[in-house]
Amino acid sequence: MKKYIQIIPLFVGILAISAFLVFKDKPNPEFESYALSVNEPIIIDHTSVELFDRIPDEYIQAASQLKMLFMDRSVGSNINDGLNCLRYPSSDRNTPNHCKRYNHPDARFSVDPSELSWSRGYDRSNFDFDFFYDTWEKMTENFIRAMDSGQYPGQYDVYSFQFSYLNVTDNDTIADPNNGFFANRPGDFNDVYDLERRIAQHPDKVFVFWTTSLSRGIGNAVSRDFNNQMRQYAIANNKVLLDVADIESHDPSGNPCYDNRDGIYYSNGNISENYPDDGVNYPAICQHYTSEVDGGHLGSPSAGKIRIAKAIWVMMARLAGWNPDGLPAPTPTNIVTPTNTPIITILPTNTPVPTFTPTPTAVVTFTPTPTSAQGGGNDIYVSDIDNLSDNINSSYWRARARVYVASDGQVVSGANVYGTITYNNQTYTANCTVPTNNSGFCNVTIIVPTSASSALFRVTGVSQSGFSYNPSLNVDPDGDSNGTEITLTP
Ligand SMILES: [Ca+2]
Ligand SMILES: [Ca+2]
Ligand SMILES: [Ca+2]
Ligand SMILES: [Ca+2]
Repeated sequence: MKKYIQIIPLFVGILAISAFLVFKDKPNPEFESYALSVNEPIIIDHTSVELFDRIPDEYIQAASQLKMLFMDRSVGSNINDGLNCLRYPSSDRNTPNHCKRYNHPDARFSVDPSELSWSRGYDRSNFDFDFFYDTWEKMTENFIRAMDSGQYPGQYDVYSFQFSYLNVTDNDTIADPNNGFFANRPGDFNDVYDLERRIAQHPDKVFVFWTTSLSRGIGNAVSRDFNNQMRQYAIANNKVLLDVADIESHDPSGNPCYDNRDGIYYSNGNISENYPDDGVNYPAICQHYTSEVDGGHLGSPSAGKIRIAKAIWVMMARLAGWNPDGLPAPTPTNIVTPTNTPIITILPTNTPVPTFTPTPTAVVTFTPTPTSAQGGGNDIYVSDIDNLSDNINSSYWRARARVYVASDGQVVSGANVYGTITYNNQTYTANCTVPTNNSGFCNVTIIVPTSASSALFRVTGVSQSGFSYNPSLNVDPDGDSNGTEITLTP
């Protein structure tokens, strides 16, 4: 026995040396010539995530040898956690709990466990994350100055920073055609043109552009416009784009998600919101990816940070030369229609300032409904309800009612509509506010499981200062409701 014990250290030593020799040989020369020249746009969006399971081993290897840096705010830290989750050899074994929470506090937003599954480890030890945040102007200036000082790209093959959802609030100028990130302005540290002059000094490196992270509340016009500008820019200029906003604003089945000002009550178990419908569907992070009511952190549940981490691996594999099945780059969604928008070119200088057309929203003209109302001039009532419900997928449909408010046959703006939607013997609050744009209507919406074939919407009140609600005047000119109640079916 003693003899064997003496042999063990020798045996272990031999094993270690052989392992060292094996791994020392590992960097295959084939992987040393990275395909880092980008001659076409590489757009990584929600349709790219499913490619993750198809990355060939050799390209996972090659991608893992690229030195990559991304800089970001707290959501970037969540994404960094997601990359760390994928280091584990599989999603099943010893993986931290924060990596595999597929259940959501609201079961409608739980995801299939397969979204959080992987079956090998993905070594991200060459991928670095640094915190980086400020106003968008300061971030642009600081990054450019750091490039001038030689700090970036430095040792990195692939480098980037992301503007967060806090850079695209209603007050931010980042999407302004004259003063935003894509405006060619005087000054050497303030826009994409200034950044591109530095990027051009490193033709052997890849700068990755990102759309912003999104929250439940941002979702607004600024985030929508900036992210559309970014997509258009990336396509026009053969850039690599990590379209985080597109990934976050599509659920795992590919359905779009919109901001929380939708007239739909939402609770995460602790906090709830019930913002009136602002009449616009702004792309926003899906509830599937965040448990926050207004924010957009990806900490819990796990699906958002895992899907973005998977997308990063798809992107890195493509930068390492992988062309999945020779397919063309996935086409991004949510792009401003390219017609009538000038293509942005970086060089030569003195290019005209690009202008961007915001995504058109449906214009609805409201024809005041003639009524035989008897009420006085300050009586307010419902002049029409229409069913705008539609199917989402095999599990859910969207119950939506459009409610018109009038007084004495004329449109009333700014009125609050209070109501309920009932299905499967459960009643939910469904309120909305008529915008002050003379449209005269607002929409109430609620997501309904297909176990209920219909839902009943009922107006319980209408308020607007200077008016009094007179439900006996409620009317519907098409007869699909009685002015107070309507049955909704997809
Ligand atoms: Ca400039
Ligand atoms: Ca809401
Ligand atoms: Ca909205
Ligand atoms: Ca109607």
